[in-house]
Amino acid sequence: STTEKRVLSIQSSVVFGYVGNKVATYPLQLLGFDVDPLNSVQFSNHTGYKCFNGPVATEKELADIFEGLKGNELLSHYSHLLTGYIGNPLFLRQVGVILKQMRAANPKLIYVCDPVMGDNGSMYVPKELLPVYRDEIIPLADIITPNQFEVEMLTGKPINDEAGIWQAMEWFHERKIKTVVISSSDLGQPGMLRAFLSQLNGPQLAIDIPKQGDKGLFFTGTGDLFASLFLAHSYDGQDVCEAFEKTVATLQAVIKRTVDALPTQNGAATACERELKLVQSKAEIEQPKVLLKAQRI
Ligand code: PLP
Ligand code: PXL
Repeated sequence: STTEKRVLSIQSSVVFGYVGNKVATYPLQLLGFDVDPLNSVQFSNHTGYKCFNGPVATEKELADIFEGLKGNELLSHYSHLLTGYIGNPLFLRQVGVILKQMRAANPKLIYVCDPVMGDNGSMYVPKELLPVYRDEIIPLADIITPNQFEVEMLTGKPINDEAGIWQAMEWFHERKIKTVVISSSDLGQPGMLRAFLSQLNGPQLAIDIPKQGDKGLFFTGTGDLFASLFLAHSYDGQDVCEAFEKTVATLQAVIKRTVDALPTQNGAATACERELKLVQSKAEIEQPKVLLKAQRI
């Protein structure tokens, strides 16, 4: 048993820029968590650049590192497992094996699963990951943070309106997932995107989030940042509505600082210019200023 706040974070790492473990670690640390990054890949940069290079970890390497943690009786130290970008279906399946052992060592372990597969209608991981997430990994999660595209892939149903969102939430709750946060959707008013939260025997919430910058401007790593912030703010009986609001508040502040550093004509900014201004946003991570309140549905 543990009173520690310690996260095993299985995600990508990049040398340049902020996605995966590179974007998740600093906020979790600032919010009081020990973070143990285990890298699913180590790329030069995220895959949205002109090119990227680097090794993809195998399930054998994951099992091997995990054996080391186990051999030193370290598993009981973890309050959380967080998973994000994983590029290989066998590696993902091994995550399920690891999770079961972590749960045995700490039955209170919270598994936060961000089923990173793609965005805006296209997949950026091999399609073989989908059935492993859907049938093996998602049913083991306490909290999931998919975006709209990932929800559509998992449930096998396109979402055209808000009724579709709440049906999808039910689909996940039927699979025993307690807290579902849809980090973004295109169901907002014009110029807004809309995020949703549903908790089993808890509230159903939505927040409209203004899109910042010119048409066509988008960011990478925002979903990863969202998951890490939500993990931190929802821990230890904290109110789930406040956790959702604080998560969106910090994300908006990081995006604002990133947009403010771009040239005024920003719709065609390069991948490098669009890297999140994470380190510069220390104050907004530590003390989120909630400007957008969640709507209770
Ligand atoms: N982009 C913006 C502007 C957001 O506000 C959010 C989440 O609230 C996201 C992206 C995260 O979405 P995704 O998981 O699609 O990256
Ligand atoms: O934010 C998702 C993500 C994570 N990790 C890597 C990526 C991406 C999206 O492109 O390339 C390596």
